[in-house]
This record gives sequence, C-alpha cells and structure tokens, in this order.
Amino acid sequence: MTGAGETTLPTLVAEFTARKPAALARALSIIENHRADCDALLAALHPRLGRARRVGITGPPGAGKSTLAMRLAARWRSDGLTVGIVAVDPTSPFTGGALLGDRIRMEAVALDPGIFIRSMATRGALGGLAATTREAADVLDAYGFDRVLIETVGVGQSELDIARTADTSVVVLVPESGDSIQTMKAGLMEIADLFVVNKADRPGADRLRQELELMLGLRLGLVYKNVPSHHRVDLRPLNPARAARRAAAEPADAGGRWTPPVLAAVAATGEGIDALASALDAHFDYLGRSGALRVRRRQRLRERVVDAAERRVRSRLWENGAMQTWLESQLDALEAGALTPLAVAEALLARSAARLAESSTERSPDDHRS
Ligand SMILES: Nc1nc2c(ncn2[C@@H]2O[C@H](COP(=O)(O)OP(=O)(O)O)[C@@H](O)[C@H]2O)c(=O)[nH]1
Ligand SMILES: [Mg+2]
Repeated sequence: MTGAGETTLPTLVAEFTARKPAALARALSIIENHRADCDALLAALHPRLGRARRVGITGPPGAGKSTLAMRLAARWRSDGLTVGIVAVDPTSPFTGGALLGDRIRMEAVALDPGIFIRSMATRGALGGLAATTREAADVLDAYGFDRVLIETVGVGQSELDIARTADTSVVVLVPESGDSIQTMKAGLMEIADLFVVNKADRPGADRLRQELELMLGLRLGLVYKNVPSHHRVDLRPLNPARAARRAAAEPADAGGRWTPPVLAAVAATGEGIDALASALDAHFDYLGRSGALRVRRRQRLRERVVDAAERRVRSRLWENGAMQTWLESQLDALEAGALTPLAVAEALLARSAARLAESSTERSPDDHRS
C-alpha cells in the first residue's frame, strides 16, 4: 500500500495506536479524501470503536453550534475527559467566525492535546458527506477520545443523516428561528434528544422554549399520559407545554420513554452549559439503562452495511462504461416498445453479475469507491 503518503498503512496504524497527533491528522485526511487505503484503515480501526460517546449538534447556521461545542468541550476537559470534534458547517467553519475573534480560547484549545478539531470540507465528498463524517467520527473514537462532537447545519437530508449517527442528538435553535419552527423540517424535531434554545440573552427565548415544549407535549401526547390514572379527581386537562416541562424534569420515565428537555443557554458566556452537560449525562445513562444505546448502535452498523453495499453496487455497475454502452444499445427497442425498462434492468443485472460479485480486494485501488 502506498496511499498513505510516505508511510505505509501498518506504520500509520502503529503511530495512530501510539496516539501520535500527526497520525490522527493523516488518518482523517485519508478518510476525507477517500484515499486508496481508507477502507483498509477503517477495517484496522473497527475493533476499537464504541468507547466514545457521540454527541451530534445540529441547528440553523449561526445558532451558536460551534460556540456551544467549544463550551461543552471545555467543560468536559475540566472533568478530565478528552474531546474530538468534527464540524460540517460551510457557513461558519470552526477556525473562522466567532472563534477567530476569541484568540485566548482558540490558543488554549490549540495547545490542549485533549481536544482535537477537524472541519470537514463539504465540497467533493465523494462517498457522501454523511458517510465521510461518520467515518471521521469513527477515527476520533478509535483514537480514544472520550467524547466525540459532530457539528452539522440542520438543513438537508445529508445533515440529518449525519445527526442520526450520534448517540445523542442536540438540536440548537435561537429566538430568531422562532417563526420557522412551524415550517421546520419534521426530521429535525424527530432526531432531537435534547433541545437547546441558545442566545437566551436575546428577546423571544422564553417564547421559543414554550413553543417547543408545546409542540413536544402535543407530539408525545403528554397531556393524557401524564395524568395518573388512579387519581380520578386529578383529571384536569394538563397544558401540554407544562406536561412536557414536567416530564423533561425527569426525562426518562418509568415506561422507558425519554422526553427531550428544552434547555436555555447563552453559549457566548457559558451560561447553561453545566445543565447541558448534565442533561447529556442523563441521556447517556438512559440509553444505557433502557438498552437503547445498543439498539441505536446496532442500527447504525446495519445502515452502514446497507450504505456500503449500495454504494458498491452502483459504482460496479457503471464504472467501466460498458454497461452504459450496452444500455444505449437497448434504447431503440425500448422506444419501439419491444422491450420494457424492467426487462432491460433485469438483463443489465444479469450481465453485471460477475462484476457485482467481485471482491474489492481484487480491484485496483483507483476504482475503489468512486
Ligand atoms: N448573543 C449571543 N450570541 C451568540 C451566542 N452564542 C453564539 N453567539 C454568536 O453567534 C454567532 C454564530 O456563532 P457560531 O458558534 O459560529 O454559530 P454556528 O454557525 O451555529 O456554529 C457568533 O457571532 C457568536 O459569537 C449567545 O448565546 N448569545
Ligand atoms: Mg459552526
């Protein structure tokens, strides 16, 4: 193997195992650029996965996700935990925006070997942005970080896919996003294990919290579920927002359900970060106790196999151009009605069978995963 630059893959893995930061950076570059030995690298790291707690931070651009991530990382560092961060946010890269102005904090972070930040390029992610980000998170996990933070902008399916790869998903909203809540992608609501209303120093934060709690209460049916059935005298209709708030005060109920808490924060000053860290711990405890962690992680593995298989089928079908040419040759018959699209598809698969079954190790590195 030569794809790792001057070093061979076994050397890279050895240096990675010795926790050399340069090896970590190189491993991430191999993943990000889909270099030839990225599959072999991921295979070498696979047995080491699962130690880190993965936390996704998703929300609109400018909501304060990066600021929040830094605060959270600093908080975890003060508990003696190490933190790896992967950020996919073209609008405010980690090295720019808010954090560039905050020299002291950036320097403290840059000098701290217990924090590692990687901003992913969003252009030209060949295997799909979600796949690349997930693999970068794997690398950080394998390296031994206690916490892995994944920052994404909460727009688009790819970002939601990324958020879904975390153990815990935090959705960050700001008062300015209040009006868009109604139109907000249902997906964003669905993935949230925890809501943070950031920029609580601005007007409208309380209202946004109440709206979120109302939506949650209605969606989870807390109005009824929270009324104890044996308290017949207490059957007053409960305000859904209040029910959600009450349920989130003890988010994991006896029935094994988790009610996403709606927290307020001012990431810029660090207000609310302790409560967020505690809520994240509570969620992770809940995941462990309820068995949901194992379910989520097994689901993640299942999806990865499906992803990998589908990606390979697609590239093996079309990579050499012969099938395109053959398909072109069928168009006349299709147009004349002599052949059906389904029949041509079946014939195409039959013609590709040998190619589809080929092992990727028999292939040259450069047709890998295009
Ligand atoms: N007023 C206020 N501004 C904040 C707060 N948190 C972050 N910001 C600012 O919001 C802007 C965007 O922050 P950033 O973390 O880059 O947002 P991201 O795009 O979601 O990652 C920056 O100028 C921050 O300083 C907050 O709690 N209150
Ligand atoms: Mg950001």
